[in-house]
Amino acid sequence: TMAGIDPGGTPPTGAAELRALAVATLEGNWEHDHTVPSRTLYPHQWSWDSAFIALGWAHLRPDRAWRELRTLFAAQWADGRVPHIVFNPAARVGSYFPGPDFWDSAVADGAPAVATSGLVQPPVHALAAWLAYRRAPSATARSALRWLYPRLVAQQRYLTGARDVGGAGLAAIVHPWESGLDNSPAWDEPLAAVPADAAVLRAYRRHDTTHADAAHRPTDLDYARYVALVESYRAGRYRDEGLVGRHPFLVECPLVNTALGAAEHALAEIATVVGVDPGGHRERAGRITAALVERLYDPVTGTFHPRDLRTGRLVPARTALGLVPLLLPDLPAGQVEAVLTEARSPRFGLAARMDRPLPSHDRTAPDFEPLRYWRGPSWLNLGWLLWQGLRTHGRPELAAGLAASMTALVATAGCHEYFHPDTGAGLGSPRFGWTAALLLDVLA
Ligand code: 2M8
Repeated sequence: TMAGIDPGGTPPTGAAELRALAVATLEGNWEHDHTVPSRTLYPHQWSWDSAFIALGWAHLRPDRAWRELRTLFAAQWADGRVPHIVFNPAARVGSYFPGPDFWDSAVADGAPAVATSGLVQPPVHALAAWLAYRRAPSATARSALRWLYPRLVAQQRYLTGARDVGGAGLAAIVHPWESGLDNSPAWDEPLAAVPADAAVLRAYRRHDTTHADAAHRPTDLDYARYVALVESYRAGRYRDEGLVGRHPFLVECPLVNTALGAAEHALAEIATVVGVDPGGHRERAGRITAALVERLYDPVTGTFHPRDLRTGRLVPARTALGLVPLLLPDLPAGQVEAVLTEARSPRFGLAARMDRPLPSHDRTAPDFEPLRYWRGPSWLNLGWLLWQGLRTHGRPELAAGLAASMTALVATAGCHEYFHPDTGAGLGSPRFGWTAALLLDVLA
């Protein structure tokens, strides 16, 4: 490890020591041409993890930032989708469930030679690439942007094309894994419509619960439905035509669609660097923001919710997903104020001096669970997205308060995957990539 810091040892407190811990964590998770989210739970490359991690590398080793993104986008499908997992053929067979055999990406037309999943994750890559470039502009970075640009455009085209199931210009997700917030209470209602057959799961064996406390992970019932949804999508060879008639989970997620809009803003900046007219990106960004406000904002609750395309209704749960649209620079003033009010309410407790970490779910809700994964614990990527939004909309005191809270989490517990939303105790994997990467960005 670097600087004699043990990423699993007693957490440090000073900024220099914190930085060294983050560096040691990223170094420890680096795997030749990509970074694993964690050595214990996630031995392959994950899509949105890699975007956050690339931003972290931009602070240390920009060459690795671009390598990380190139490895991910080398596995892009012909239709433009960027798979949510790129399997490492060198990883131990059976070290992660569901593995490459289960996904069987070769059944799809246009899948790459390397084994991948067939799902996507929030498209935060254009934003990460733009911020990484701004952090460390160079001739190498410019040529990396030139290579990435058409691939990022294809990713957008896939999401706003094949995935526009609702017909309003937003992307639909076909699985909770695509939101990145696997077992968020946001998905309980739409998931209830997915047949859960316990026998489905008995045919497989979960691995996550051998590495992490089962009480801190999704339930077996959740997993039975996750598996059933992949089987449904895979049975159609991961094609998107006619999903409404045959697929039981179709939802417009505020985070995925915020990332989609933020990506167009970032692409406008990238276009300027690579010498392309940015106008089309700005226009598309405006359309996505308008559709997001029109379809996912509820004036009664004053926050954003997922829209279940099977029922046409908004999901009532008030999760941290509702705060993420603040990331959009062109979010109208009314929604900016509403999101700030929601974030500062006792549900989320954002403040210039925070007394507790930002939770992933409304901490006043009856289904708030402080230990269970995306149902309450604090996550640095959600904090980072909100932090960006606060800076974008000129709220430096709140941004500083959130940054201090995020930093304190790592200073107290280390680079954990997630944290107890009251005590700040570390949960999940102890050496987690995006926690380290985003901490570096917040400290910079
Ligand atoms: C978690 O998701 C994977 C499935 O994709 C899992 O639980 O096995 C989520 O936290 C997701 O957001 C994250 O990208 C992934 C790897 O860190 O783990």
